[in-house]
Amino acid sequence: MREFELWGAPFDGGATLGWPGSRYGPEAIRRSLAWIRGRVEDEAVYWLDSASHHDLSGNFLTDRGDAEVVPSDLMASLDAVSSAITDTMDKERVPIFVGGDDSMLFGAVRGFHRSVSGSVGLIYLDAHFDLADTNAKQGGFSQSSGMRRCLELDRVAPGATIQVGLRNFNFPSSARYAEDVGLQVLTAKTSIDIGVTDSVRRIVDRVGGADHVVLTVDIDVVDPAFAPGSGAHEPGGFSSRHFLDLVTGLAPHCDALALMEVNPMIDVNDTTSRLAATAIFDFAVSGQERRKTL
Ligand SMILES: [Mn+2]
Repeated sequence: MREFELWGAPFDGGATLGWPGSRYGPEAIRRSLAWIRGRVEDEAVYWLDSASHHDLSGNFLTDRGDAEVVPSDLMASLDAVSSAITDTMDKERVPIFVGGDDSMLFGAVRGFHRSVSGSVGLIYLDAHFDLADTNAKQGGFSQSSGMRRCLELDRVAPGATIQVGLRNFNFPSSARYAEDVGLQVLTAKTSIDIGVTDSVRRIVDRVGGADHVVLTVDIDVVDPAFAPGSGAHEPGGFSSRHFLDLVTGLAPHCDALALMEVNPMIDVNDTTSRLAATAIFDFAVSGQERRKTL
């Protein structure tokens, strides 16, 4: 059985277009996780959705605390995040990383990439491309450029990468870049139209050729009606149910999770941090065994 380690990055200095406040994400998500873990009895839990009992004994999910981010120093914070992920990978455990704004995603994927040999595929759940190149407004490592910086790592494979949940409007230059490097997109609209089972099949087919797969989530992939505490609101996203079922279906095929942009400053009654905590718990419980094929 795989073992999981949770890391937080209380940093939102890269939130240059969206609302700041995701620095409080790890704290709020931990509070919600504690509530969920209150259902664990004798190191086991019962999952109503699948009518199944799950053994959580041993080192099922260890909270490692926060990476040593520096609020005034984005590059030092990226380094701290990479080191945290590498530390977990060295122990042959599965990292679950919680932001923080989406600039920190690059630190997490870079740490993962350093720790493995072979190709890395990304399953990228987000309302947005996050493919912005260096620009005067946002610099090179903002919350809008994480995916682009990840794709510049040697062994991250665009051909085994898919962006899921994209919608509404984005930069033409980002669309051109996506086409140039051969990214694939499963839009929010199509995923909802074809349903969760076919979405999971399509995603797993796409990343199947990669030696390692990272699941990355910007919580704004979920509709703002279900997840008001995000960095930016894009109407027309996934319901909580659709999102949780995607995470559950994908977890056995993934080697790490990064969940970004939960913003307690604009959340409503912890709705979004509770959703994020549930997704993390679902990921760990359903991902206890790694599978290569469906
Ligand atoms: Mn986004």
